[in-house]
Amino acid sequence: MSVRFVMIGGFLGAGKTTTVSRLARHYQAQGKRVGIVTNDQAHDLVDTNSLRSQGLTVEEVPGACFCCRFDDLVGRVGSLEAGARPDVILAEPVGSCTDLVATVIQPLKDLYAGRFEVAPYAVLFKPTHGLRILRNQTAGGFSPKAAYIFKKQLEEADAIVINRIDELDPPQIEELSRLVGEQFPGTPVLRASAASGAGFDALTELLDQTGGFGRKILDIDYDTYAEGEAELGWLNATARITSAAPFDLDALLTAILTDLAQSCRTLDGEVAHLKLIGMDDASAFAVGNLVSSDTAPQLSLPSGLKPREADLIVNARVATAPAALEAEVKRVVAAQAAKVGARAEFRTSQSLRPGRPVPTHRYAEAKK
Ligand SMILES: Nc1nc2c(ncn2[C@@H]2O[C@H](COP(=O)(O)OP(=O)(O)O)[C@@H](O)[C@H]2O)c(=O)[nH]1
Ligand SMILES: [Mg+2]
Repeated sequence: MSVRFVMIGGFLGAGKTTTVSRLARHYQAQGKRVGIVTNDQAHDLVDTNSLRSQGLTVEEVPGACFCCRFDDLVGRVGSLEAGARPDVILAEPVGSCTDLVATVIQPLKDLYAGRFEVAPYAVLFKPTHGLRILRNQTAGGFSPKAAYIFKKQLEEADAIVINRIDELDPPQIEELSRLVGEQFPGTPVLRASAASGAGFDALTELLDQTGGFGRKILDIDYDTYAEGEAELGWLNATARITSAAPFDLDALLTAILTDLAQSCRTLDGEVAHLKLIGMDDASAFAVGNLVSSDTAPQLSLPSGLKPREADLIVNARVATAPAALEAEVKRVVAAQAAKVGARAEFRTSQSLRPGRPVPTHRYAEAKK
């Protein structure tokens, strides 16, 4: 029997990992075995760690996007099949990546027809940046080229899911639904909250459908796409935090995010997504997120931990120079650790601008 392949798209910080986690629990409750594949431009993924810490089976494709590492994606899926024997694979692509129908979905459907049954492609809409981008407000937080990627992601979707409705009031939801409906006519629009689970019955119903999905091949300019992606500074780093006395891990994560948000404002670098995971030596953990420059940091998973030692992973995607981002992250982590009487020692650090996407396969027309 073929494995159901469900990919959930959307911009950085839209709620993909939260959605994947909720969907995994939904399929498990139906008695299905679930495997997850995460993806990032660099190594040391917060997403992989936070999903694994929830007891989920996760493989990752680090170092480039699914489209450029298509064979790795198939290889990681193969590892899941060999181990957990999943009925459903949930895949989360890089949030700055688009053209996934032509480069991932169509090749999977065409080259692995007997092996995978590909679900409709749902793309999450991120209200914070999305509203400004769809209103064509130049500020939008991002440059027009980054906004181009944001819109292309929605254009290839079989369904657009307006996420985070728990944070919106009814007139805002109406305005967003109207803007999305006008700019992406013919695409079903769902409203959901990955945090509360609202709207997930409709989402899972949609994802269970079979038929002519994953066929919207984009008309896309790869120069604009590459330039838009390269405007983002990317940093993945790990640090060991040690202290003579117990410290409050949740408070430390929140302080780091708050301080970093201020740094990014000073650098005039819009935050696409800053995420932190702090883990004690027993693998209990806390997760913190910041998804735009004008919203508050969120402790998405408080731990209540007071360790003396912890591992910290920082994944930052900010529209600024990677070297400046790396310097700020190191400064802020050290300064905030010092405030709670701890020392931060960085173990790994990778900062970069995503390179030009060069897909392994690209289908100019939908075959399947
Ligand atoms: N309030 C609220 N927060 C959400 C929702 N979905 C995701 N988040 C939060 O937004 C942040 C980014 O979510 P994440 O799933 O990591 O986004 P990703 O970058 O698309 O994978 C985290 O702090 C999540 O807890 C939602 O529906 N409502
Ligand atoms: Mg994610």
